[in-house]
Amino acid sequence: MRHEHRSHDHGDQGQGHHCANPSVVAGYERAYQEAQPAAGGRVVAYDLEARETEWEFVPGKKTRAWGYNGQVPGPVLEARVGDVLEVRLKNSLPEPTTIHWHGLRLPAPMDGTENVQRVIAPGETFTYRFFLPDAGTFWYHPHSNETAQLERGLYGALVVRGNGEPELDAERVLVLDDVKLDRKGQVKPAGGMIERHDGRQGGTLLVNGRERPELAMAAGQTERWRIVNSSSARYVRLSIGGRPFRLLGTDGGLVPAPVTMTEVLLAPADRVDIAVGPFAEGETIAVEGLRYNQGSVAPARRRTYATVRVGAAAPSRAAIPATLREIAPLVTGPVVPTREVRLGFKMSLRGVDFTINHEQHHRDEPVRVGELQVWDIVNATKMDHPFHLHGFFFQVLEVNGEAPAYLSWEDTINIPPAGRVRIAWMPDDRPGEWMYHCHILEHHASGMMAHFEVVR
Ligand SMILES: [Cu+2]
Repeated sequence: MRHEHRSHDHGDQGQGHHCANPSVVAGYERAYQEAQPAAGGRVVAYDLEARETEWEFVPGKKTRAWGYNGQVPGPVLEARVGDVLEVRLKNSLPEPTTIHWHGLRLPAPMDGTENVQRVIAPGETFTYRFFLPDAGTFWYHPHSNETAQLERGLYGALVVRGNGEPELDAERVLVLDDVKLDRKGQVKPAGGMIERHDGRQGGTLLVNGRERPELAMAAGQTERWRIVNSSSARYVRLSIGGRPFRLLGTDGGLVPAPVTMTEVLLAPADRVDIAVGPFAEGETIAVEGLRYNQGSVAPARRRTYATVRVGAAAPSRAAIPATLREIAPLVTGPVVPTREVRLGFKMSLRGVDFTINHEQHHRDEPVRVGELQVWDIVNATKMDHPFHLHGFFFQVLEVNGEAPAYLSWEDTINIPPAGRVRIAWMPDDRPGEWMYHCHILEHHASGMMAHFEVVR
């Protein structure tokens, strides 16, 4: 599926934009042309086809799923910092789609939302092309009819490697999800007041599209696990059999120094990179989601995602340095927030509608390139919401008044019930239409999202 770069071949792009706003087309054409690899970089090209596929989430049970290139999750896309990623997406679904490149700092016309491009109709092909400035574990998924399209299996991981990253013995990408299947193994249609309120939580937990896989690991080795929570609404309080592991990275790549922990919370859309091991031969270790209280939502029970079986010992060359990366703080002294973003809800005929600043699908004030943003995200509800900002990383300054234990770059952060999280971010020179929203997909769909413009 990976192919050599063909110069000046946009696929059906011209036709794909036939009816679109001329400024949208011009913005796309400019972004396409301007995406050039850095010295020594390459154009890494992939073909993806979104289509129906028969998939065994549960061994022996065939499900009519939707996947990229017939698999769930879609293929892991891999490139290096300084490369250009070019993805030609063919839509063979019976409905329109797009791809959002979650966490990537790309030009607005490549962000994949319905604000910056016309949706890709069934049968059409659209080519995304953008420069990769940052190393990290990212993911891709539709930004059209998300509650259905992601649930059926349209999502995948994107790994961008940088120079000077820690050398471990092996690397795995683990995409965690849940799916709601009926007795015949088919994906249940969306519905119900509880799902609208809580978000959709499926009873079948998945790792890379399979229920409860076994992972084989060599004794004595330490692996890098890149973990993505692609669930619609499920929080994962991740534990590796209660053993200590080291956090290496979060949404926006490496943290300044490894952090030893025994559990880490992944809100929907969150990612972590962790160093796991070494273990002893013969050990069996459960990769679990621990019990998690979500305020007014029923707590998540303790569940097993996968089992690690530790085999014969193998030599280790794993070396994790004490310093992983320099991150300069965006804010050093006291600051006054420039904006308050209020996550709330209101009662409606459908039960409950989720809002930003009292409005569904809020239009927020523009943001100027180069002006530091300090936002207070206030949760006016009694449940968690994962706040996601498109296209830009932020630093967390405070969670309920407390500074976080380590500095990091994030694109998704949990806002606890009745909590207040202060973030800082710097809009660099990528003007256009952007958005932020709750990444519980049902909340986003119901209106807990906002559009805003970045202007020069
Ligand atoms: Cu929410």
